[in-house]
Amino acid sequence: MPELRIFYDLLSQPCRAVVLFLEANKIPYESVLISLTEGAHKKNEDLGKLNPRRTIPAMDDNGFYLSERYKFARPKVFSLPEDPAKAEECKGKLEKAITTCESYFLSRGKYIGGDDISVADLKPFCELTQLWMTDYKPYQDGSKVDVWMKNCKERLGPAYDKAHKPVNDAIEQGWFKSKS
Ligand SMILES: N[C@@H](CCC(=O)N[C@@H](CS)C(=O)NCC(=O)O)C(=O)O
Repeated sequence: MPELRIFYDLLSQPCRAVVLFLEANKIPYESVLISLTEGAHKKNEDLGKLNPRRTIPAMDDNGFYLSERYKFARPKVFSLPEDPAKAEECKGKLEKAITTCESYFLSRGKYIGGDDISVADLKPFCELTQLWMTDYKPYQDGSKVDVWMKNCKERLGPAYDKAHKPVNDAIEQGWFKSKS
């Protein structure tokens, strides 16, 4: 019985990054599924105890609690219909981040940290897979970012399949597509 408990929803990009890390490294963990769409993060008692902010991912490692927020470009795709000006601002920031990835982070090797995948790839990879559920793609086919995304997917293999099943199901069901 693993002592590590992970609170997550695979529709959340930071959660997928954590699950990808655990799966790819074959670290045993107990899943505590928290449905964001059903508001479970607001009600789950154990989550409230280990993270008063009630955000996921959150971890209980035998009494050691962790629920850190990375400082990272966070595309706010869910706000696109509500606030077009904010959406444009976020798109601008994201496109700038993509340009930096192309010209700097992916200029030295196949992955962000060099020739093999590392934890540095997981968070940005999951931020961009979030956009697969929309019709907004901020990088060109065949660009360095596009090729890196395909490399990450292939390199992660079964860990990718497991962590992205809900995303791929949501894509199939046409969630979040613009109505126009
Ligand atoms: N700490 C996380 C972010 C945590 C976070 O904001 N998670 C979102 C899901 S993507 C959440 O729990 N939202 C619920 C809420 O804010 O009420 C990180 O690594 O960036």
